[in-house]
Amino acid sequence: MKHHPILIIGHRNPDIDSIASAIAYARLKEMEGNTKVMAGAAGQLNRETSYVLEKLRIQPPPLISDVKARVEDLLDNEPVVMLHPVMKLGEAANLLRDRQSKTLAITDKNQRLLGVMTVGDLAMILLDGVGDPNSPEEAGTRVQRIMDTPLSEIMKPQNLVVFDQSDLVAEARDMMLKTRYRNYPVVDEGNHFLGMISRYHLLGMQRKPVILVDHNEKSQALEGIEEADLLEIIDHHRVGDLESISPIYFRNEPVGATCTLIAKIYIEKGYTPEPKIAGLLLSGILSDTMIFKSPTTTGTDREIAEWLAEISGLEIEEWGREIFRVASPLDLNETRNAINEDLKEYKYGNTTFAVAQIETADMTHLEQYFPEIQETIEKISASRGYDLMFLMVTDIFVGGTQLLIAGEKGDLGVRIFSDNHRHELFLKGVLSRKKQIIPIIFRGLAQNELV
Ligand SMILES: [Mn+2]
Repeated sequence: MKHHPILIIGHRNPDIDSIASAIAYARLKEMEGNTKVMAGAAGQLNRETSYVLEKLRIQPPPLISDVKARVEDLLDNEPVVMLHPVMKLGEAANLLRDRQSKTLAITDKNQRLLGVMTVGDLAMILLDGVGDPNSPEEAGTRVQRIMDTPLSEIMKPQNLVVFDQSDLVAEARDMMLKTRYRNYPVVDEGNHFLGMISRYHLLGMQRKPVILVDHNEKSQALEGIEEADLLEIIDHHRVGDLESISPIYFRNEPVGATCTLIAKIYIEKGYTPEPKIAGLLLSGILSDTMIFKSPTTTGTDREIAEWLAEISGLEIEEWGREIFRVASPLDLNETRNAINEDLKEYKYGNTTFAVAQIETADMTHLEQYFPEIQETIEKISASRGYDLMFLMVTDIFVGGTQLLIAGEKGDLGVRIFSDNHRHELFLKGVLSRKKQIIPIIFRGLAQNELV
């Protein structure tokens, strides 16, 4: 049986907070003496995350696409028995008896699967041979001759149901129900024999152990999470819809970043993160709290950040600006990609609207593209059937958001935020979509229905 390490992983479309939390928490587990842990990434790293890891000289975590149960998770620890095709049937029969096996694999000298021999096959061969009334031989001689036959002459490689170790358990289960053999050989990519599985093995299936950080909703988790063994959740988002089989350690606090919680756990357990891990945790906090300017920021985030800055030797404001500079889209193309990457849809009554947000460290630089960006969101809005679309271009250094509004009900959108007619307006002090934009749109749409 393949023993999987505990996978610590954040949400899909990972940001710095997700990746940093996973790496730092895995490191803490190692410091505590748990060697079978690994951090993973539930998606391609974005530019600022790669930048932070490179700067701090931290290896990026491997990309993990899913935690679905696979056939390799069914294999047990029994030693694998392989027969060579030159082996005589008699020897194979002894092995079947000694091992109390019902099925044995026949392989070449490189352990590649050639066929199988079952107790049933052996019985049929004996019955056929011994019971032949036309044979002139004595029964004993006949049995001896049969037992001297090499396996290569009797093995049946056809109609063999073989599983690849990476096949999904769900599919293998269906196949087993359809074919109902006693045992099924499992091979790797190179057709090397790895062991036998049976329906009985489905009961002892090994679920992959997983710890989730920075999310607790199924739609944000990597695929197959319902087939995994959920061990812990550490998060700072609203409580979502994931279920666990047994009681687990579930820590959720309304702070600005999951990295704040991971750092708190270090402190509670009496550990100090290494300087580069402290720098990584600090990066997650600065990114998620927009260098403490987001209204989601708490006093705990600031305190913990100070502590991490001291250990890492990084200067908070300077390092934060560097991260946001890297995160800023530089040209029109990058801006368009960023809009599509961070687009959230909502519905109120019969109005469907979307709000996208991009962050920039240099609003004046992006301003030159505003006409093209306006065109882009008009197109997105039309092609996706939105009545209304908002784009927040947020500059945390200026401390405000330029709002671009598109869609058939664009004028209504403008009226919600201002009394002039421009589809482009600046909102000072507005940084958070969740707290400062969405509620106002909903309120505006509700009022519009009343008049
Ligand atoms: Mn987060």
